[in-house]
This record gives sequence, C-alpha cells and structure tokens, in this order.
Amino acid sequence: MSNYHIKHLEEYYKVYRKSVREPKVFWEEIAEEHFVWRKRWDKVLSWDFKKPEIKWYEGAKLNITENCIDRHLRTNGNKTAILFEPNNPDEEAQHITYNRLYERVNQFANVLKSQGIKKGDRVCIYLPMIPELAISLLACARIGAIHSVVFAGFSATALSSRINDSDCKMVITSDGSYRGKKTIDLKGIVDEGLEECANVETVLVVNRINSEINMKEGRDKWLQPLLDDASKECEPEIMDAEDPLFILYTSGSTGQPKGMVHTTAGYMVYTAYTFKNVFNYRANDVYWCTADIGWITGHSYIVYGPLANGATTVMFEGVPSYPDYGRFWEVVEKHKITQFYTAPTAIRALAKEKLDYVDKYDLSSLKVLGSVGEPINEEAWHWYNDNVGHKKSPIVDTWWQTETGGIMISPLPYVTPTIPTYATLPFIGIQPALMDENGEEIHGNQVDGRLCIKFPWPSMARTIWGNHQRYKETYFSAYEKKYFTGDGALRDATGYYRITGRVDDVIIVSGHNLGTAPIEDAVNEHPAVAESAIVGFPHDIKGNALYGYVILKETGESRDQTNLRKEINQIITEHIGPIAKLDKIQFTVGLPKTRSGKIMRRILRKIASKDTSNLGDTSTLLNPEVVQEIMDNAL
Ligand code: 6R9
Repeated sequence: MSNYHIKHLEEYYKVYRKSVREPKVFWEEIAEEHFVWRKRWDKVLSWDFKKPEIKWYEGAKLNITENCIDRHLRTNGNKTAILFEPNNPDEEAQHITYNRLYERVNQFANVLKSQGIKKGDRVCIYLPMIPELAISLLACARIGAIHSVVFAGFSATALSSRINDSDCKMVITSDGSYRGKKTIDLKGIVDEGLEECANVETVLVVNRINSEINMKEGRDKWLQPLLDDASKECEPEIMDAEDPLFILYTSGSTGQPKGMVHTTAGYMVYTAYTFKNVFNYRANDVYWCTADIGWITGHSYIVYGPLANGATTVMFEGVPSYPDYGRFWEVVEKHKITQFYTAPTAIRALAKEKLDYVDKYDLSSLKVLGSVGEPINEEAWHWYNDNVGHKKSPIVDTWWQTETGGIMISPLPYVTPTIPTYATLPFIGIQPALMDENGEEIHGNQVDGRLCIKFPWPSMARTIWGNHQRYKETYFSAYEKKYFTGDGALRDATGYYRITGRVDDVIIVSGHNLGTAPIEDAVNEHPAVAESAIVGFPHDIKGNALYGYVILKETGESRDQTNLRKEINQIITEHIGPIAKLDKIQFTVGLPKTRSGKIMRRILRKIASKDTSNLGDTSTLLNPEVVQEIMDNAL
C-alpha cells in the first residue's frame, strides 16, 4: 500500500466527509490505489438493507493471497512476514520471510488440493497459535476453500456443532498445544468431537508437541510428509469479489452460534485500509496483536490486514503470565514492538501484579497501543497509558465486531485526541446512528441511544451461513434500513462516541436506564477492586435492583467487607448517583468468562435472580468451576 496516511484532525474530517458524500468514489479510489486485481469491478456497491443484500466491487476478480503475499515478493521478499514467538521463551523465535511464506502457503495449498479440497469447500481449522494456523488460512484462500477457524480452546461439543453447521469436509489440527506450563491434548478433543461429524473425510495433523496420539486409519494424516512432497508453486484460484472467504462463529442470544460469512474483496480492502491508518503502520514496524487467530481480531489484524500491507506481524503462542507476568513486556523489548494491540481483560489482569514486571523492560520502541473486545475502563486505560505507553503512545480504543469484519470506531493515533473510555470517532466511511426507543434516529450531540450503522461498509458480514433469515432478523429488523449492532453508545458534545455496553446489559432501575459498564467503571475505581460485573435482579419496588460481583485485588478475611461495600457504593454515588447503588455486593474469586474474555452475564443474572435451575450451556466457559463457587456464596 502507498505510504499515505491521514495526518491531522482537519484532514480526517475532510476525508471522512468525502467518504460519506461520495462513498462509491471514495472506496473505488482506495481499491484502485492499494491492491492488485485480476479484473476490475463493474460496480462498486449495490445494497439493500431490507433483503438484506450487500455487494462490493461486483464483477471484480482477485485472489487475496496475491495481495497478502505475491505482490510483496519483488521488493520485500526477504522481509519478515510472520514473526513467531513460541510459548517457551527458551525456544527460538522464527522469522518467516515473505519468500518463505509464499512457499509454505503454496505447499499447504497443494496438500489441500491433493486431499480433494476444491473451491467453495469448507475446511475447519482447530490449531493453536503456531505459524501453521496463519498459513492454513492463507492456503485455503489460495485455492478458494472457505476456512472456518474454531478457537482451539473450545470444547469437543462446541467444535462438532460448528463443523456440522458449515458441513466441513476437513479438519486441520495439531497433536497438542502448549499453554504456559500446560500441554493440551487437541487431537483428543478433535477425535471426541468428530464422533458427531459424519462428513469429515480428512484430518491433517501438525506435530507441535510430539505427543502420542491416536491416528485413525484412512482419515488422519500427518501434515509434514505431505508438505515435503508438495510443490512450492500453486496458481491462485481466481475468485469473484463476493465469493466467501471465511466463516467465523460468534455467539448470539440463543444457544446456536452464528456462522458469520465474510467475502473476499470488501473484507480485504477494509481490513488493509483500517490496519494502515488505525495503527499508523510504517514500513519498518514490528506489529503485535495478542489476540488468538480463532477470533475476528486475529483474522483481520494478525493475518489479512497486516499482510496486505506487507507488514511484519507477530504471532504469540503463549500466555501473558508465563513464565511470569512480565512476558508481554519481555517480548516487546526483545522484538522492538512498535504497535501493541490487546484486550482490556489482559490489561486488568496485569495491572493487578507488581509494577516491577513492566518497569524492568525497555518499552521505548512502542508508538501505538490498542485495545479491543470490551469497553476499557478508566483505571485500566490509565494503567496502560502510564506504565506501558509512558504517556507517549496514543491508545486506540477500537470498537468493532465479528460481524463488522474491521474496526468501525477508533481514534487515529497522533490525529485524534483521546479520552479514556471513548472509542472517539467513526472510521472513514462509517456512518453511525443512535436510535431511540421508538426507532427514530437521534440527531445532534450529547445524546445516547442504540448504535446502528446506516450505510454499508466493505467488510460487513454478508449473511449467516445457512440462515439468511436469522441474519436479517438479528441485524436488520430492529431498525428499518439500518444495521443494528446490539451495543449502546453515547455521543458527546464533540461528536465522540463512547460505547456503553451491550444494550441487553442495560438495567432499568426505578425507571432509570443504567448501563452496567459505567457502574463497573466506578466500582473498579476503588483501590481494592480488581474487577467487577453488575447485573440486574427483580425488585418489588424498583422493578430491578443491582447486584454486583466484585473481585478484590487481595483476598483473605482481613478486609472488613461491610465497610468495603459502603465504600464501593459511595464511589458509585459519586460517579453516577445514588440511583446506581448496588443492593447486593458479592465478593468472589472469579467471574464466568467466555474464551475471549467476555463476562457471561446471562449466568450472573440467573444467580442474582435465584433462578439457577437452568443455567444453560456453561461448557464453553474459560473457567466453568467459578459458577459453583459463585452459586454457593450467592446473597
Ligand atoms: C472485535 C470484537 C463484539 C462486541 C461489541 C462490543 C464489544 C468490542 C469494544 C467493545 C467497547 C470496544 N466491544 N470492542 N466495546 N469498546 N473497543 O471484539 O468482536 O468478539 O464479535 O465482540 O464486543 O460489545 O459488540 P466480537
């Protein structure tokens, strides 16, 4: 991509206005300037949010891997594309150059073909954060197969339901994985899951941990010998702009996960363009996103966005606490990381530990810090800003979703002045709208409402795999001709957005709308509090009352809990008002979390409401054991 960046706020507004007034002209120019196409599009955009049907760059032909790999070879063949940092700090990091990535992706693509995978087939990828994970995505894309990555922390049941939903013919996995001190028997999980999956013909197995595993005759094959025999050249399949690139599952309000379908051209254009601007990416940067490729953040901002820019992207196999809580910062120093992108939950966990873990490393290479996945509370924001960024690196609080494919609301570093807890301004081309209870758009500033997007953007998901009706109902039916995000937001006097949390987390207390996120922010301000989650429970007089689950930084009986409860409510009163005081505060050692670090409020709501007969599926939780602990001590 060319070296052009947006340089200051006036320019942002100017470009933004153009992108909104003439979206087709704008996105046509971006697509022309920055990418290689086998055939130009006939039409930039056609859309109908009623059906809904959205098409970008219709008629264009391309292969995303030519954009992510081939075109960089001439000038940047020897540059590191993927920098792999293993779980064990004593194992050497691997620098995979663009030349080498080209060969490895092509070999893998040829293996897929030799195993009968064709354009349009679905391939399930269930791998830890090792290079083969990124390479297998690209190998699928090379031959036009649709990848469906399932995060390698999901259970056998979650895996098999995803494999069956999208009818995958193949699974790519490894014998096992390393996670801190532990090893995990991935192949065992796959074997169990596949008992429920009749249509999987082949399982390709990467040898990562050298463990003894069961190989099912005729179905399971070690990957390496197949790769060794495969050619390093593989002609890319020429894809239509709207051919599906991948499916990625996200949880919905019902039990069945939604397989969000992303297509080729628009996804490529938007992830590449946002990557470049949101992270202020420059040619010699070493960019690190700590997400797992099992989530959308990893797809868009470890693999496709960075590689489309010819960047060096770090893949980290380990965890922030191994061998100690300084690991992130050790890696930043070691590889001279320039952009660091992580989740608030990780920041809060590290902020609980001694400052020494951060202070002993040289973090001066950092120039942009990112946050994603949930609202970042003020305390975590400041900790990140002070101790990691040393107040020199802007924090980009990036709001977006699996469904949006790319970053939607975010500061541009060194361009947009930041305010803690504000995702600030819509990215170029994004037209947010706040809606009221009656389905009307709320205009003007200093308002809050439900966050919708009123005009298509290139990387939006096009459907839910096999269930277009559900796609329509979930995202396009709440408000006419608008994409509904499921989040609430406020727009302040300057037009900055602050995401207030899922609207299903809003609790009406005595007729007042209270967002859980700002109350949690207030509670977390208490010096003894590490983390909190607020839910509503039925109350005779108020309708709903508030129940707080609070994790303290230090446990032990020494704290006077009655006093602590008073102090917490005092802070809430100060920050929001007495109406937001918590009726009940339960101190707990943990909160039930999804594998991506989101608190499972559904469970907390049930416990608070003393309705524990049917807690639903807790098997996909990171820490299912805390549920019992919380139930035992419920107030
Ligand atoms: C990228 C990703 C999407 C939901 C989204 C919102 C929450 C993500 C956020 C944020 C506040 C941010 N969310 N980023 N809330 N500020 N910067 O996380 O996708 O896993 O699909 O989650 O996460 O509630 O609707 P996904």
